[in-house]
Amino acid sequence: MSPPPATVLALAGGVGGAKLARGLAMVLPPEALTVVVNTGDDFEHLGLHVSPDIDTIMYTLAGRNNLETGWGLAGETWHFMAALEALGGETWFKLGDQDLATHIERTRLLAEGRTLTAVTGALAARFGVAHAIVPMSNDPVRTMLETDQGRLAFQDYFVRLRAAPEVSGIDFAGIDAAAPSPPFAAALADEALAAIVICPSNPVLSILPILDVPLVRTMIARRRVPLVAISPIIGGKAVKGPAAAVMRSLGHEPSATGVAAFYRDLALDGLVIDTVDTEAAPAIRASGTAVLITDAIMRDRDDSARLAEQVLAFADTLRTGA
Ligand code: FO1
Repeated sequence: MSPPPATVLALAGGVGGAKLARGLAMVLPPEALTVVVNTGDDFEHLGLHVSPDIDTIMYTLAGRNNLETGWGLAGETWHFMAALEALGGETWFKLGDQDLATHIERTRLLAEGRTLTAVTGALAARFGVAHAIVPMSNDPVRTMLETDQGRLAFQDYFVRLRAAPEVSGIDFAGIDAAAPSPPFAAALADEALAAIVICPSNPVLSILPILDVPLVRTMIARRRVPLVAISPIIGGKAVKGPAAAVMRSLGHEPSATGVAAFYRDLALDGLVIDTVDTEAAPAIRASGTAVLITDAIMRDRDDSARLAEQVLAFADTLRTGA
């Protein structure tokens, strides 16, 4: 009986994370990859439970993500939104006709008492995704931002107010009562675990909520495998979204060096940075984190698969001390 395949646990949030998760799914068989997704962006809207980061990962792994918007489904139509607009309904959060079905079905399954983990598994299977996509927790966690326009729920800040408000603080409502989802905890405890990968998602808005779920940091600290992160900040700018601005406003330097510092308390074993940030490598290495310098931009599926391969090979060198 050959040993079970080495498994990889990937922590992911929005678009950047989804691209690497897709690359990992291209190079690893389903039983060897668990993608844990941020649910802090979730919210109730129009009576529906919307899980944006789960849907971005699910649609991307299904090859059906909308490349223009960076969220939702490709080839979308907007009849529901037009009809809602005509009725004077809330249309600041755009729900495409196909995407709407996901939210309605998720809401129905949750109302039947199923966990967010079970519902995510059912929906992902319907989208033909064989790899495990799991929420960080089955319990409600909501990213809240303290801003110059008051305390805002994430989607109100990010979408309704277009990330214009000045952010002075962030907290994750409900997180103290949250538990890691069972498959998340199982993946962390898996004897066959070979690496933990922090995907290039927004460190503050997408990865921090996952890390702050009680017990997660403890389980990561007890790990016996390499922890590798990919910097989402390239050349001092966020590849996508307000990552740089939010990191800066919360006192974190939006740079490869700043990302290494942000994950410092995890005793990160390796950080992958882009060639434009080569000059940051010596300081990061001096802090005890190995550095892989490569082309970290994922322009297409081939880039995603290539970067995933490089990340896994990098993790292998850190495990064997090669
Ligand atoms: N982002 C926007 O900027 N405008 C939208 O109207 C919008 C709608 C939307 C609908 C479904 C969904 O899953 C995501 C959506 N997003 C929209 C993106 C969303 O705010 C972000 O994906 C995450 O919350 C941040 O990563």
